[in-house]
Amino acid sequence: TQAPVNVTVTGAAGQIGYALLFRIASGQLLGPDTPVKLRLLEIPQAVKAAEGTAMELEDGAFPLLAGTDIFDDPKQAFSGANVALLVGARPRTKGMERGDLLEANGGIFKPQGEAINAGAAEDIKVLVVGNPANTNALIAQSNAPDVPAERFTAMTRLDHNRAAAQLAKKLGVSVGDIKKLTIWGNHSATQYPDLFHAEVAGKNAAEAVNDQKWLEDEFIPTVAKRGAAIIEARGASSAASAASAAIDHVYTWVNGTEAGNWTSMAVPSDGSYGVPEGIISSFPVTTANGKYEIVQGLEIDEFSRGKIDASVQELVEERDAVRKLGLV
Ligand code: NAX
Repeated sequence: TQAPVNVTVTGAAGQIGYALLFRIASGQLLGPDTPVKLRLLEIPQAVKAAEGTAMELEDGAFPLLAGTDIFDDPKQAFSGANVALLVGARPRTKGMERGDLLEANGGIFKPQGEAINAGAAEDIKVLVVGNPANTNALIAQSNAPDVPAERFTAMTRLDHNRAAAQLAKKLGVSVGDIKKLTIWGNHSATQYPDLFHAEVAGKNAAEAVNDQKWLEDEFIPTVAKRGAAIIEARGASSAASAASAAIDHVYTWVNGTEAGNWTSMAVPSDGSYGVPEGIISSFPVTTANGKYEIVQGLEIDEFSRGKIDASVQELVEERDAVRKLGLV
């Protein structure tokens, strides 16, 4: 049998961690033939809670779980990591400006990038979930100069899945009938969920909807503001759906997209679609053999251009802010 794959999860004692770890242990991250070893990173105050979760993982008696180790030191937690899920982050608290938020997260993602650089496995794949995810990923990537930049990605799969669900509901179809949806830009309220290249049972999705008003006034804001709507309803932010999307992101990266479909991932731009090189922005991507490629040659109309540019502009501003702070 295969040697276990080392999966490092940060923020392991948090609410996404609680939903995520059991799905990883059950084999849903990498597939039913791949044993995993969990390496959990938490801050010292939350190590005890992480130990409690590790006890429950043990009680799950997952045949694929080869062990769980808990750390409060990033260097140890990322040592030998094949997959790293960076979930723990500093949330925005009352009175915090965007600059303060970026700086506080720099204090987390800079040392984690350095630790990945120092000790992760050759084939390391990184997914950043903790917000502001795209820019946190940029900070980690910039501080890991020996790791190929394309190994650092950020999560827009939750937005992608939300868009699929809203579209399926509108058209009365199953989410499985929807292909080639794209989230462009930042995982923030400026993100652009694009239906113009999407297909529903083989038909163009925007044409199937045939309702620009719904698209602009309902679909886009509903997807972009879904996180806030969940907080309003649940009294807590999305957790199980976020964990599910993180599973989907890594599973697709490792196992490939199906023919005739693609997914959305925030990845370092190579300049495609006019997105400045290096910025970690969401694109349509196909995956195969553990690698992704940005889908090329899509025609972008004026409406989509404006939406993509606005979200990318926000990412440029975040990059400039963290550059000023010396974090990238
Ligand atoms: P919680 O506050 O429940 O958990 C976060 C955990 O991270 C805590 O246990 C905390 O102790 C830990 N932590 C903090 N600093 C750490 C460090 N330096 N090293 C290791 N662990 C550290 O938050 P949760 O609801 O789990 O959300 C986690 C992050 O995901 C947040 O930043 C949140 O904004 C983000 N989200 C991102 C989404 C996306 O689509 N990209 C969607 C869901 C979610 O909002």
